[in-house]
Amino acid sequence: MASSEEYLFEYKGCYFIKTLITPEYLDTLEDFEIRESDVFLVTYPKSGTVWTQNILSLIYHEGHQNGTEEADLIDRVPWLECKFRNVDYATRTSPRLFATHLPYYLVPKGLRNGRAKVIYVARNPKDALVSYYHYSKLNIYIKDAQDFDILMESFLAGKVPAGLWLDHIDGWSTHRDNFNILFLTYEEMKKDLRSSVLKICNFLGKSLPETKVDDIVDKASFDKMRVDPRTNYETIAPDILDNTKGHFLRKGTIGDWKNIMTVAQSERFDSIFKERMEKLPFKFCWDIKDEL
Ligand code: PPS
Repeated sequence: MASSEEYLFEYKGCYFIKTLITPEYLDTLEDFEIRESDVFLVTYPKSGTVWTQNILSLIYHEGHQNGTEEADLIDRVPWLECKFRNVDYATRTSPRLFATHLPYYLVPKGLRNGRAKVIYVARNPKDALVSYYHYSKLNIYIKDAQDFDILMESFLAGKVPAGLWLDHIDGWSTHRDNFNILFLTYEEMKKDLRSSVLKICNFLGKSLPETKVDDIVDKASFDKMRVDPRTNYETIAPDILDNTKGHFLRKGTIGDWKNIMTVAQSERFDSIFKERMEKLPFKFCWDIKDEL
């Protein structure tokens, strides 16, 4: 089987998908001008990006909340390092919302020591890996990543999009004082979405009526997002995703890794990840029943 890394290129110690992102464009991002009103959602892939993009869009866009405007999430909260639509991000009206998987050292330098806001959402890396494994079957550019064991080795070596999970989260948390940043976990969102939405609103300085918060929580539920064409990615990227092979919004649960990883695979994963993970300043919940 071909190496699972052939669809990637390395840029300054991180990996990117060749067909979606170019090194020339990444070069320009360091000087991308930041506005105080910008909001950046930062995630390691498969950690709740689209979920939080949707929450941000619902908070900021009245037309999204009341359903009067038809716009795909990727247009409301575009992916900084990948220009699906070829729009000029510099001319977008404020407040601009962006999503990115970039490590802390590749984001625009104006984000440091600035007032623009960053929301980092982390997820149990085993679940992110398993989600990525399933997603790799849909994404037509990731053809050769279909053997779980091979993919897991690439993941543990950091030879996957956005690089090593440990470096990504460690980098962002170690440098947290350089950014105006809120950390959340997929698991806390899953267990109490309303509290997470309120945390996000509070961080963004948005005071919404209770009914609007209720509405956001409802529209950001897995079941609602799965059937909403603006959020389920089924119409957004038909040239990238083969939706006959599954759904982008696949399962949306905590602990799905247990359904695919063998005990040996889980132990190998822990032998490489556990020590550094335990030093991270986060309380991860490994099980749906774990206390937050
Ligand atoms: S990507 O490609 O990096 O942008 O993917 P990302 O959006 O970060 O992660 C996709 C996973 O998030 C799940 N998801 C949700 N879970 C719970 N509730 C809601 N509303 C929700 N929306 C997206 C999605 O199902 C993917 O996880 P898995 O485990 O594969 O289901």
